[in-house]
This record gives sequence, C-alpha cells and structure tokens, in this order.
Amino acid sequence: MKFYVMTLFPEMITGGLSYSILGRAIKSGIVSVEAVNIRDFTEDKHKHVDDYPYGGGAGMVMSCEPIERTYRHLCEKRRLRSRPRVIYLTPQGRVFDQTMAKEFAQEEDLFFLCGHYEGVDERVLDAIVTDRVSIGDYVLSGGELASMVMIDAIARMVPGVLTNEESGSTESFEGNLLEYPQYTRPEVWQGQRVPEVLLSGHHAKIEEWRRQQSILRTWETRPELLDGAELSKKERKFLEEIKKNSGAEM
Ligand code: 4GY
Repeated sequence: MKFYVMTLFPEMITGGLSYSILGRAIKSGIVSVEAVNIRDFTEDKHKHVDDYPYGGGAGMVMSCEPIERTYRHLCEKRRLRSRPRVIYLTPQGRVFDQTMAKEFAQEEDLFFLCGHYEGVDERVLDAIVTDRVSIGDYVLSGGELASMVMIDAIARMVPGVLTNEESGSTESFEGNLLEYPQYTRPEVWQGQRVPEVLLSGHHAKIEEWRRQQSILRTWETRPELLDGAELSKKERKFLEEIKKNSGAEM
C-alpha cells in the first residue's frame, strides 16, 4: 500500500513514521510513505502557499493552486490508474475509528492533504478531496499529526504488516471491548502482586478472567461500546453484577 501526503512539513511525516512496526513495514516494502512539500509547487518568487481570507478575519488560508499542482504531480506519477481517495484532515470530518481503518486499508493507495493556518480554500477541497476525516474533537495546529495517526492505524490492517504475535490486540478491539490489563516480571513490584490466576497456568480460567477484566474496563470508561459487544450468557450475567455494584457505590 502506498501513502502520499501533501504537506508543508514533509520531514514531520517521514520522521514520525520511521519507527517500530510501521518503520519495519516501510523497510520491508509492504507499505511506502511519500511526503510531498506543497511549497515546491508554488510558482511565485516568494513561494507563497497562503493568502488573506475573503470576507476578512484572522489568519491565512491555504491557496488552491499549489495544492492542485501537488495533487496533479502525484496523479501523474500514478499514471492512468483510477482517481485516488484523498483524505482531508479536519475537525469538521467524520470521526475516524477502527472500522474506517480497515476500510481504507483495502485501497491500493491513499492521498492525505494536511492543512494549516485557518484552513484550505474550499474550492480545491471540493475539487480533489473524497473524504473529510477527523481523528477526534480537539484542534491541532495542522493536519500532519492527524494523518500520521491514520496512516499508522491503517497500515496495521494491511496484510503482512503485523506478525502473528502482534495481530492479537486488534482482534479484541474489534470485539468492541477494551483490552485487559497486562503484567510481566517481577511477580511482586512495590508490594503489588500479579493477579494469582495469571500464575496458575489454567488457560480456561485465565481466558475467563481476561474477558471479565475487559468487560469491567469497558463498563467503567466506555459503556457505550458494550452495545456492540458480543457477550456469552455467563458474561452478560457478570456485566449485570458489575452494574448492580456500581450503583451501590454512588
Ligand atoms: N482534530 N482531526 C484535525 C485537526 C488541524 C487548520 C485544518 C482533527 O483531523 N484533523 O485538528 N486539524 C486543522 C488545522 C487547518 C486542519
């Protein structure tokens, strides 16, 4: 899978994505990330990428022309392939989640447009953008960090990026439950013991305990996720018990 990022800060993208699992996937050639500097596609001597907003107001707006020239340059590199999906990172977009990550991972390549200042001239967005996406309800200084978050989550869903060892954790989030707690050596740290069941070697009991911890955590911090979770009869009963008890503490 190929990711193309249109940005004013290409080093931020390539630098930030060159570590850990994604760094390994890029090295091995399963995915590639190409960050292109929009400023390289200006034609005036001062390399302006922005201008004053029509109607007045604070700040600057990114201009159409350098963005469209960057986009055309990348399209020409892709030769005669069909129009790519182009994602614009904005708090005004659909909120990104694991389901969207899996969908985007089906694409052969994906373009990202990173805005700055007060945003991008609406006309070039209408001309090239296919998806407006938000990574959450807060305001960043630019689209770069948001595109990096999306690329990391999407690349993990590309076959071959995760090893068999690593692929367990996504499965459980897809089950609409939060992850259970993890422990490693030592057995006692600052007086805190590792839960006894994990030392028992009793695999069925460990599995049951972990599922219960997942249900408990999900109820405590993201109860809305439980609507979409598949729970066994026994697990439903466990959840009902938690609900009763959490009422008692109030
Ligand atoms: N939240 N999710 C986000 C963001 C920054 C000015 C337009 C977000 O995706 N992007 O906060 N983006 C702004 C900065 C131009 C994008």
